[in-house]
Amino acid sequence: MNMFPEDFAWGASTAAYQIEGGWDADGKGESIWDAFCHRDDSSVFERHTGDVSCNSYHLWEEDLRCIEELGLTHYRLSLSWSRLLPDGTTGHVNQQGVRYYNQVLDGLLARGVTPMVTLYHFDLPQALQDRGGWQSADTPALFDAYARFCFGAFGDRVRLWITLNEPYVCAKLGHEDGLHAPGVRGAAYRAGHHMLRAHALAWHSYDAGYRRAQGGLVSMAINSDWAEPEDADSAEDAAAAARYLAFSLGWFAWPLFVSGDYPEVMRAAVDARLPRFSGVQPAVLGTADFFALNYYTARKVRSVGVDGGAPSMKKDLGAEGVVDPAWPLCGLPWLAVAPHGLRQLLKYIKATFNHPAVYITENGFAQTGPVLMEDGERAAFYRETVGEVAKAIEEDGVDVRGYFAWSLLDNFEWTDGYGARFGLFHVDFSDDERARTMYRSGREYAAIISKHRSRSRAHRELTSS
Ligand code: GBH
Repeated sequence: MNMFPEDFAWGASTAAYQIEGGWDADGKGESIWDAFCHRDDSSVFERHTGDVSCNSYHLWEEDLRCIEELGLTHYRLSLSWSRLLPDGTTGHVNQQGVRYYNQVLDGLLARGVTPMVTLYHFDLPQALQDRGGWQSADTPALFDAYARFCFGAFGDRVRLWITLNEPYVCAKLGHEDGLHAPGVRGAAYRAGHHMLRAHALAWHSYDAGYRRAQGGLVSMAINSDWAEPEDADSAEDAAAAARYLAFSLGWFAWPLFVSGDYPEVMRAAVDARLPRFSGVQPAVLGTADFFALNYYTARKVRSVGVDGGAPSMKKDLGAEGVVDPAWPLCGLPWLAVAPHGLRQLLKYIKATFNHPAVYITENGFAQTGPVLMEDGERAAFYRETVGEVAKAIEEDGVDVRGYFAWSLLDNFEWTDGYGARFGLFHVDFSDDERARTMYRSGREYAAIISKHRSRSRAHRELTSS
């Protein structure tokens, strides 16, 4: 009967580069996304940039009002590394950046909202990119120093930390396809390896130096589509779907949760380009205090062979995923509505990773084209998806601790610029005030939260009397 635990986290997520603007305000350093969007040959939709975006750097109090209006218990935001440490190192701290995040965190706590803080959401300081970025074996230690700085500065008020958001996307789109900053090709496995090492260092730093005093939890947000065989009776398609999961979720979850190494199927398929963990200290295995999952969509998967040509991830994977024509689209070719896939993926996570506590740290659906304030389809999407999460908890026994909608606000959607709107609030980007207005989907999500919170309160009162 749809019973969520009373302390279930009902949240929404954002990321610094996507909402803050103030790209060079008050001593902020340049990030790789600033540089990527400012290129003369920028590949971003209509050459949009995050220079101003939602202007949350100046309008953060508006964001707090939106959070309150939704009745969120939790809010997930990311810190801009180059706003805090303009050249990426702790050699120079930008106090204005520290002040900014202090205001936001204090504002959340004053309103009874629990922050979840991501240290890195795709926006490496350009100064570190100039030193090799994620392709360099020196970057993990620099990330660790940044993480320790953040634990020290903000950890008295933050209990839920995400080190890196979606290393898959940063590695695959940023270092294989060249579609995301820094626009590198052919270096995904190497970049991913250094991100895993960066994460592990930061987790161990927290464990050794901060956990006792601060009592928080640290994880990495891992994204994956759900993958099911295109032909349910085909053993080849079943193997292809398993490979698809191994190359997305497994790439980062296996080292953290299973073996301290990449999945066997990756090892079997990829040549020497897949780095080794042997001798790597500290250990990567066991460095996640909960499972943080970003889920958006699903794929029907079939086996494909790629003959000849240069080595590529596509060739290594030997599989291809397509969208079921029955799943509604929203104008973004990759994003089909498949809420059932979330339940399936949660079951898979429970079975594969030894029943971890799970936070769904992102999930959402977009609109493209003319703005629709009465976005009934998106409202239905949230209703159905939360229903699937309820089934995962009640019928499958998955230990789901929270659900975060992507996103609080319409924002800069990476290569799609402002052409795709994921917000629970509409943002008017043509107006200096960047007015925020709740969509019907926002009203729906607020109603879902209020219904479930009063149900679980009533349930507790009944069972404790
Ligand atoms: C999340 O990634 C991000 O964390 C967030 O910042 C973003 O705003 C949100 O999704 C919505 O997109 O263009 O065909 O190569 C979600 C996982 C994986 C979805 C890569 C888009 C690109 C497919 N993303 N995918 S394609």
